[in-house]
Amino acid sequence: MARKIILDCDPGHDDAIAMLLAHGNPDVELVAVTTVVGNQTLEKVTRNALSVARIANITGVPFAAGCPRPLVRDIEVAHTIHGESGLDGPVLPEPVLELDGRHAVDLIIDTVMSHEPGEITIVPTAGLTNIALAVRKEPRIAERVREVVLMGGGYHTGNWSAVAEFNIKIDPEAAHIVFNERWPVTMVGLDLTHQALATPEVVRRIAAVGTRPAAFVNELLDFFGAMYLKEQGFEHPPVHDPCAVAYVIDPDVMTVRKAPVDIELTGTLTLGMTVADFRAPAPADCRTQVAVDLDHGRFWDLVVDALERIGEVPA
Ligand code: PIR
Ligand code: CA
Repeated sequence: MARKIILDCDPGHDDAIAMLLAHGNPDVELVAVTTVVGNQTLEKVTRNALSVARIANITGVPFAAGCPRPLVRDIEVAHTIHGESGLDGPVLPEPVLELDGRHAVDLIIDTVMSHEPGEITIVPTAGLTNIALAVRKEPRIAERVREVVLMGGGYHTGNWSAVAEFNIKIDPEAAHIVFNERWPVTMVGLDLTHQALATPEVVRRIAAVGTRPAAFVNELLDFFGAMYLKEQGFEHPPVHDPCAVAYVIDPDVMTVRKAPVDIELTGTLTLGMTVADFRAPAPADCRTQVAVDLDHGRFWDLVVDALERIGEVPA
């Protein structure tokens, strides 16, 4: 049976690709899409999510907007990577889907509580504000959720400081809540996602699909690649967020290692660092694991396969 997932995102070029992968792959079922401030303001990322839904012809899935700012910190957006709209590059269509009337936090809680225990997997690909608030508002979701598979953090590297990754750094208090809850957490961090490079061969494979959604992905990669070259000196852009979805689809697409992980909240140079303790074998009650190595070919096979299954979509 397909794994039911809630995608909590801030589209965002790689978030958009994560949406397409989740929509096109038959082994996962999108049961809700929620948005949160992150790469851009809540208003912008929410509109982007609805535009992407139109591009991929996603219907019958509730979309809800969540938190407009982090729990404690001021808003910090990633316009240097994702542009002023949060999804610069392609021309975005007017959304046709309407938002679910609920706040994202309530949609998350309602979705988890109305399914059987162990049925829902939460896949955050943005700051953890909504997820932290949801578990504070309804603590019973912590036992009911199958697992949290998130894109964020990095045990050996950062992208928003020397040691911190954007999704964790923009709301470290929320991340602290999520990493210390009773649910299992898989951290798909930069150590893993920096292996998910969109090489010229990947771009050719996507172009060969020959549909509007596939062309949209290559327009995203074009812009994202140019920004990554300019800002971070990457020859090819790392496509972070679909990696978390890919792990839910096929855990064998990457290797993972169990280790206690906690979030630095007081460091002056290390705020938002995901501190993983690899000194000894993880204790038996350890509920956190980190992604280590990606099977690059298998990962991109999943993305191309999802685009083929989505097929052509009316303009
Ligand atoms: C990507 C992001 C933010 C900043 C940079 N430099 C690159 C976004 C992506 O959407 C992804 O979820 C995560 N945050 C990677 O840090
Ligand atoms: Ca994201």
